[in-house]
Amino acid sequence: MIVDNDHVKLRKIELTEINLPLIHFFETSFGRTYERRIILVRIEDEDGNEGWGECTCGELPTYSSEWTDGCWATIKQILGPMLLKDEIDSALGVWDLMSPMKGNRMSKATLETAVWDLEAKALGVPLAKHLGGVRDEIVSGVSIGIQDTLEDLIEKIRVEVDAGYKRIKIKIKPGWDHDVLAAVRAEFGDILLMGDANSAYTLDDVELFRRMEKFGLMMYEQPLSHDDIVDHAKLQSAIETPICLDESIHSPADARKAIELGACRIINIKLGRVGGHSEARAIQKVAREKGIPVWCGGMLEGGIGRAHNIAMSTLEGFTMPGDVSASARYWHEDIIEPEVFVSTEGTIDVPTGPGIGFEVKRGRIDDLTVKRCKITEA
Ligand code: OSB
Ligand code: MG
Repeated sequence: MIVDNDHVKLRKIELTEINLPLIHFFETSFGRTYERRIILVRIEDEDGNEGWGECTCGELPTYSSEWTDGCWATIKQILGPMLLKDEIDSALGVWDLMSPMKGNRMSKATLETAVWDLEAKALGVPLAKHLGGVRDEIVSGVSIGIQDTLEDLIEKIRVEVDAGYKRIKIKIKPGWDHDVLAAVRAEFGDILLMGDANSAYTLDDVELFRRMEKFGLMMYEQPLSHDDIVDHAKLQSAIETPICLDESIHSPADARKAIELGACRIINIKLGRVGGHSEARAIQKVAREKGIPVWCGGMLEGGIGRAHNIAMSTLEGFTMPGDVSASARYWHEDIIEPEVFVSTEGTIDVPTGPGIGFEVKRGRIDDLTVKRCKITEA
């Protein structure tokens, strides 16, 4: 970044796809993931400052419409060249610069978050501070996928509760819900517990949600369709347990409408889903002004995505434990150093170095690389 006139002129954008096998498969209501295909972006400005971003899309368009090869093409052919073309006012302006292109928020976030990292590094400040964060530690929860057996689930929960995690989220779907929650409550008593349905239910299931109220969940996350807010408002008016929206919220406007309609009492913010730090910050502000707590969701990120999640979670509105957990829960070896570590109190210390505050392990990334490309001009 050319600090004297406060503009960024990017010189190079480098895209790398890595293949990172999960220690244990992760199953949601839409299927199992065994290994992640992750797109990393490294940007460099004319002064040699660098910034890193990670694309949080899935391998298939099951969570949202974005997926690995689609994001690769979108970043390489459209968004990357846009950023190389002109000077950028600041990281805050990157979202607007890309706004002529509709949607593709995960692709946009990959680049936008990298510019935030670069800008913070150029200024020599931690990204969390640069974003306006107010915390030096964040509270961590875990997301536990659907297991082959109830015994496997109980065992997994025991490991995480013993490790100190403050909130347990389990994935639910029709047939893996009421009785599973009953068993978890019977085993673990009044732990902070929630269920994430990833859109697996419809309004025909209102009675089931009513029957599950007795489990005193903190929230049901995204029980109904990924693109709905109206039916969620109907469900919310029929039950006491708060609804938290994940898939349905892409923008500050979505957040405002969902809150005004009564579709949710809590919002999960994911950097990729909302298009990066600027939009995430705007959404937490809308929610905070309306008294709605937010928390940071996860997308099975590698270390770079995890680091950006930690920085975002320091913003004022993030008052509930998020899904940002230790690297070691997912990876034999992460791509950053140190790895993300969670204390026995279930907290993560916010790094104090410049930018994302973690060293990116270039050698480890090289070992995992499937393909790479450089975008050098518009
Ligand atoms: O809905 O929160 C979700 C993972 C992939 C896709 C969607 C979701 C998730 C998680 C993982 O719950 C949370 C994590 O990264 O630890
Ligand atoms: Mg979710």
